[in-house]
Amino acid sequence: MPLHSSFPERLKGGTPLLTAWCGLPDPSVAGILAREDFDAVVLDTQHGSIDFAASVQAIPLIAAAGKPAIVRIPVGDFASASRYLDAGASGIIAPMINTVEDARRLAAFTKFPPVGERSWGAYGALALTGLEPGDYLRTANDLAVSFAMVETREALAIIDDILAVPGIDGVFIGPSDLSIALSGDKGVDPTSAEVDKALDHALARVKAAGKIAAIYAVSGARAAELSAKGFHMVSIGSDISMLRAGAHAALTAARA
Ligand code: 3PY
Ligand code: MG
Repeated sequence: MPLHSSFPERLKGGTPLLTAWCGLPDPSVAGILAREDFDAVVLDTQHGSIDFAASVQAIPLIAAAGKPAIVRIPVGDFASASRYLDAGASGIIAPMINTVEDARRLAAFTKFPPVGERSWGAYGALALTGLEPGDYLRTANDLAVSFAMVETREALAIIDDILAVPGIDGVFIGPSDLSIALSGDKGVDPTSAEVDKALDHALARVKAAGKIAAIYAVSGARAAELSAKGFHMVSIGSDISMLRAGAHAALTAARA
Protein backbone atom coordinates (compact mmCIF):
# COMPACT_ATOMS: atom_id res chain seq x y z
CA MET A 1 0.00 0.00 0.00
CA PRO A 2 1.53 3.37 -0.95
CA LEU A 3 2.61 5.32 2.10
CA HIS A 4 0.62 8.45 1.32
CA SER A 5 -1.94 7.23 -1.20
CA SER A 6 -4.58 8.95 0.89
CA PHE A 7 -2.99 12.42 0.70
CA PRO A 8 -4.72 13.75 -2.47
CA GLU A 9 -8.00 12.19 -1.28
CA ARG A 10 -7.63 13.65 2.22
CA LEU A 11 -7.04 17.07 0.66
CA LYS A 12 -10.53 16.94 -0.80
CA GLY A 13 -12.03 15.25 2.24
CA GLY A 14 -13.66 18.26 3.87
CA THR A 15 -11.31 18.75 6.84
CA PRO A 16 -8.62 21.33 6.03
CA LEU A 17 -5.09 19.95 6.29
CA LEU A 18 -2.57 22.05 8.22
CA THR A 19 1.07 21.95 7.20
CA ALA A 20 4.35 23.02 8.77
CA TRP A 21 6.60 25.24 6.64
CA CYS A 22 10.35 24.63 6.86
CA GLY A 23 13.19 26.67 5.43
CA LEU A 24 15.97 26.15 7.98
CA PRO A 25 18.91 24.31 6.39
CA ASP A 26 19.06 21.24 8.64
CA PRO A 27 16.72 18.37 7.65
CA SER A 28 16.22 17.45 11.31
CA VAL A 29 14.07 20.59 11.78
CA ALA A 30 11.52 19.26 9.28
CA GLY A 31 11.83 15.77 10.77
CA ILE A 32 11.11 17.12 14.26
CA LEU A 33 8.18 19.33 13.16
CA ALA A 34 6.72 16.30 11.37
CA ARG A 35 6.33 14.73 14.84
CA GLU A 36 3.99 17.56 15.89
CA ASP A 37 0.31 17.39 14.98
CA PHE A 38 0.72 18.79 11.44
CA ASP A 39 -0.91 16.86 8.60
CA ALA A 40 2.06 17.40 6.25
CA VAL A 41 5.34 19.33 6.05
CA VAL A 42 6.37 21.82 3.33
CA LEU A 43 10.07 22.29 2.54
CA ASP A 44 10.57 25.80 1.17
CA THR A 45 13.50 25.80 -1.25
CA GLN A 46 12.36 29.10 -2.83
CA HIS A 47 12.91 31.42 0.13
CA GLY A 48 14.25 29.02 2.76
CA SER A 49 17.96 28.25 3.07
CA ILE A 50 17.33 24.48 2.90
CA ASP A 51 19.07 23.09 -0.21
CA PHE A 52 18.45 20.14 -2.49
CA ALA A 53 20.54 17.60 -0.53
CA ALA A 54 19.02 18.58 2.83
CA SER A 55 15.48 18.49 1.38
CA VAL A 56 16.04 15.02 -0.02
CA GLN A 57 17.26 13.94 3.44
CA ALA A 58 14.21 15.55 5.08
CA ILE A 59 11.70 13.64 2.93
CA PRO A 60 12.31 10.18 4.53
CA LEU A 61 12.47 11.80 8.00
CA ILE A 62 9.02 13.30 7.39
CA ALA A 63 7.80 9.99 5.96
CA ALA A 64 9.11 8.17 9.06
CA ALA A 65 6.67 10.32 11.07
CA GLY A 66 3.90 9.08 8.75
CA LYS A 67 3.47 12.47 7.04
CA PRO A 68 3.60 13.59 3.38
CA ALA A 69 6.41 15.97 2.37
CA ILE A 70 5.66 18.77 -0.08
CA VAL A 71 8.43 20.84 -1.68
CA ARG A 72 8.22 24.44 -2.88
CA ILE A 73 10.70 24.79 -5.75
CA PRO A 74 12.51 28.02 -6.71
CA VAL A 75 10.86 30.10 -9.47
CA GLY A 76 11.00 28.29 -12.83
CA ASP A 77 13.10 25.38 -11.50
CA PHE A 78 10.75 22.74 -12.85
CA ALA A 79 13.54 20.16 -13.33
CA SER A 80 14.03 20.02 -9.56
CA ALA A 81 10.31 19.26 -9.15
CA SER A 82 10.85 15.88 -10.88
CA ARG A 83 13.85 15.20 -8.63
CA TYR A 84 11.88 15.88 -5.44
CA LEU A 85 9.09 13.57 -6.64
CA ASP A 86 11.76 10.95 -7.43
CA ALA A 87 12.92 11.31 -3.81
CA GLY A 88 9.39 10.63 -2.54
CA ALA A 89 7.75 14.05 -2.19
CA SER A 90 3.94 13.92 -2.16
CA GLY A 91 3.51 17.36 -3.67
CA ILE A 92 5.19 20.25 -5.46
CA ILE A 93 4.40 23.94 -5.01
CA ALA A 94 5.67 26.04 -7.94
CA PRO A 95 5.87 29.81 -7.30
CA MET A 96 4.99 32.59 -9.74
CA ILE A 97 2.95 30.58 -12.25
CA ASN A 98 1.87 33.59 -14.30
CA THR A 99 1.13 32.11 -17.73
CA VAL A 100 -0.55 29.00 -19.10
CA GLU A 101 2.86 28.02 -20.47
CA ASP A 102 4.30 28.13 -16.90
CA ALA A 103 1.48 25.83 -15.77
CA ARG A 104 2.08 23.46 -18.71
CA ARG A 105 5.79 23.25 -17.86
CA LEU A 106 4.98 22.47 -14.22
CA ALA A 107 2.65 19.66 -15.32
CA ALA A 108 5.20 18.38 -17.86
CA PHE A 109 7.86 17.95 -15.17
CA THR A 110 5.60 16.54 -12.44
CA LYS A 111 3.38 14.08 -14.33
CA PHE A 112 4.32 10.95 -16.26
CA PRO A 113 3.04 10.47 -19.85
CA PRO A 114 0.48 10.78 -21.24
CA VAL A 115 -0.33 13.77 -18.99
CA GLY A 116 3.23 15.11 -18.81
CA GLU A 117 6.81 14.25 -19.71
CA ARG A 118 8.30 13.23 -16.35
CA SER A 119 11.29 10.99 -16.85
CA TRP A 120 11.72 7.64 -15.08
CA GLY A 121 13.97 7.34 -12.00
CA ALA A 122 11.81 7.45 -8.87
CA TYR A 123 14.16 5.40 -6.69
CA GLY A 124 13.51 7.16 -3.37
CA ALA A 125 9.76 7.14 -4.00
CA LEU A 126 9.85 3.38 -4.69
CA ALA A 127 11.62 2.83 -1.36
CA LEU A 128 9.16 5.02 0.57
CA THR A 129 6.00 3.70 -1.10
CA GLY A 130 7.03 0.06 -1.35
CA LEU A 131 5.51 -0.01 -4.85
CA GLU A 132 6.84 -2.04 -7.75
CA PRO A 133 8.04 0.17 -10.65
CA GLY A 134 5.03 -0.65 -12.86
CA ASP A 135 2.55 0.09 -10.08
CA TYR A 136 4.32 3.37 -9.25
CA LEU A 137 4.31 4.41 -12.91
CA ARG A 138 0.58 3.64 -13.16
CA THR A 139 -0.42 5.50 -9.99
CA ALA A 140 2.20 8.26 -9.50
CA ASN A 141 0.26 10.98 -11.30
CA ASP A 142 -2.50 10.62 -8.71
CA LEU A 143 -0.23 10.08 -5.67
CA ALA A 144 1.46 13.48 -5.74
CA VAL A 145 -0.16 16.89 -5.98
CA SER A 146 1.05 19.68 -8.31
CA PHE A 147 0.20 23.16 -7.01
CA ALA A 148 0.51 26.24 -9.24
CA MET A 149 1.12 29.34 -7.11
CA VAL A 150 -1.20 32.24 -7.85
CA GLU A 151 0.36 35.37 -6.40
CA THR A 152 0.22 38.09 -9.07
CA ARG A 153 -2.46 40.07 -10.91
CA GLU A 154 -1.51 38.21 -14.12
CA ALA A 155 -2.12 34.81 -12.51
CA LEU A 156 -5.41 35.91 -10.92
CA ALA A 157 -6.66 37.12 -14.30
CA ILE A 158 -6.08 33.70 -15.92
CA ILE A 159 -6.81 31.46 -12.92
CA ASP A 160 -9.45 29.48 -14.87
CA ASP A 161 -6.95 28.79 -17.67
CA ILE A 162 -4.27 27.69 -15.18
CA LEU A 163 -6.79 25.38 -13.49
CA ALA A 164 -7.76 23.91 -16.86
CA VAL A 165 -4.23 22.67 -17.60
CA PRO A 166 -4.18 18.85 -17.34
CA GLY A 167 -1.85 17.79 -14.51
CA ILE A 168 -2.40 20.93 -12.41
CA ASP A 169 -4.12 19.53 -9.31
CA GLY A 170 -4.66 22.80 -7.50
CA VAL A 171 -3.68 26.34 -6.76
CA PHE A 172 -1.57 27.59 -3.84
CA ILE A 173 -2.13 31.26 -3.07
CA GLY A 174 0.85 33.40 -2.00
CA PRO A 175 -0.92 36.18 -0.08
CA SER A 176 2.20 38.29 0.54
CA ASP A 177 3.25 38.63 -3.09
CA LEU A 178 -0.41 39.03 -4.01
CA SER A 179 -0.76 41.89 -1.51
CA ILE A 180 2.24 43.67 -3.03
CA ALA A 181 0.69 43.37 -6.51
CA LEU A 182 -2.80 44.43 -5.38
CA SER A 183 -1.47 47.45 -3.47
CA GLY A 184 0.19 48.69 -6.66
CA ASP A 185 3.59 47.63 -5.26
CA LYS A 186 3.16 49.98 -2.28
CA GLY A 187 3.27 47.52 0.62
CA VAL A 188 2.97 43.99 1.91
CA ASP A 189 -0.10 43.01 3.94
CA PRO A 190 -1.18 39.39 3.41
CA THR A 191 -4.31 39.90 5.53
CA SER A 192 -5.63 43.09 3.84
CA ALA A 193 -9.29 43.43 2.79
CA GLU A 194 -8.11 43.61 -0.84
CA VAL A 195 -6.32 40.28 -0.48
CA ASP A 196 -9.36 38.72 1.23
CA LYS A 197 -11.57 39.74 -1.70
CA ALA A 198 -9.12 38.19 -4.18
CA LEU A 199 -8.93 35.03 -2.05
CA ASP A 200 -12.69 34.61 -2.09
CA HIS A 201 -12.70 34.93 -5.88
CA ALA A 202 -9.78 32.50 -6.33
CA LEU A 203 -11.32 29.98 -3.93
CA ALA A 204 -14.63 30.05 -5.81
CA ARG A 205 -12.86 29.48 -9.15
CA VAL A 206 -10.78 26.56 -7.75
CA LYS A 207 -13.92 24.95 -6.30
CA ALA A 208 -15.79 25.43 -9.57
CA ALA A 209 -12.95 23.57 -11.32
CA GLY A 210 -13.13 20.74 -8.74
CA LYS A 211 -9.47 21.21 -7.84
CA ILE A 212 -7.53 21.83 -4.60
CA ALA A 213 -7.19 25.24 -2.95
CA ALA A 214 -4.20 25.85 -0.68
CA ILE A 215 -2.72 28.94 0.92
CA TYR A 216 -0.01 30.25 3.22
CA ALA A 217 -1.08 31.72 6.58
CA VAL A 218 1.13 34.05 8.56
CA SER A 219 -0.09 32.71 11.92
CA GLY A 220 -2.21 30.03 13.54
CA ALA A 221 -5.07 32.50 14.01
CA ARG A 222 -4.98 33.43 10.31
CA ALA A 223 -4.84 29.70 9.43
CA ALA A 224 -8.10 29.23 11.37
CA GLU A 225 -9.76 32.03 9.33
CA LEU A 226 -8.53 30.57 6.03
CA SER A 227 -9.63 27.05 6.98
CA ALA A 228 -13.07 28.45 7.80
CA LYS A 229 -13.20 30.09 4.36
CA GLY A 230 -12.91 26.61 2.83
CA PHE A 231 -9.28 26.17 1.80
CA HIS A 232 -8.31 22.50 1.56
CA MET A 233 -4.76 23.02 2.82
CA VAL A 234 -3.28 25.82 4.93
CA SER A 235 0.44 26.20 5.66
CA ILE A 236 1.20 27.88 8.96
CA GLY A 237 3.97 30.40 9.49
CA SER A 238 7.52 29.10 9.16
CA ASP A 239 10.06 27.29 11.27
CA ILE A 240 11.91 30.58 11.85
CA SER A 241 8.74 32.45 12.88
CA MET A 242 7.82 29.64 15.31
CA LEU A 243 11.33 29.65 16.78
CA ARG A 244 11.21 33.42 17.23
CA ALA A 245 7.70 33.32 18.72
CA GLY A 246 8.78 30.60 21.16
CA ALA A 247 11.88 32.59 22.15
CA HIS A 248 9.82 35.75 22.58
CA ALA A 249 7.21 33.99 24.75
CA ALA A 250 9.89 32.37 26.95
CA LEU A 251 11.80 35.63 27.43
CA THR A 252 8.62 37.60 28.11
CA ALA A 253 7.61 35.05 30.77
CA ALA A 254 11.11 35.01 32.25
CA ARG A 255 11.23 38.81 32.55
CA ALA A 256 7.65 39.25 33.80
C1 3PY B 1 3.52 34.56 -0.53
O1 3PY B 1 2.73 34.85 0.39
O2 3PY B 1 3.82 35.33 -1.46
C2 3PY B 1 4.15 33.25 -0.53
O3 3PY B 1 4.84 32.91 -1.46
C3 3PY B 1 3.96 32.37 0.67
O4 3PY B 1 5.17 32.19 1.31
MG1 MG C 1 5.32 34.40 -2.81
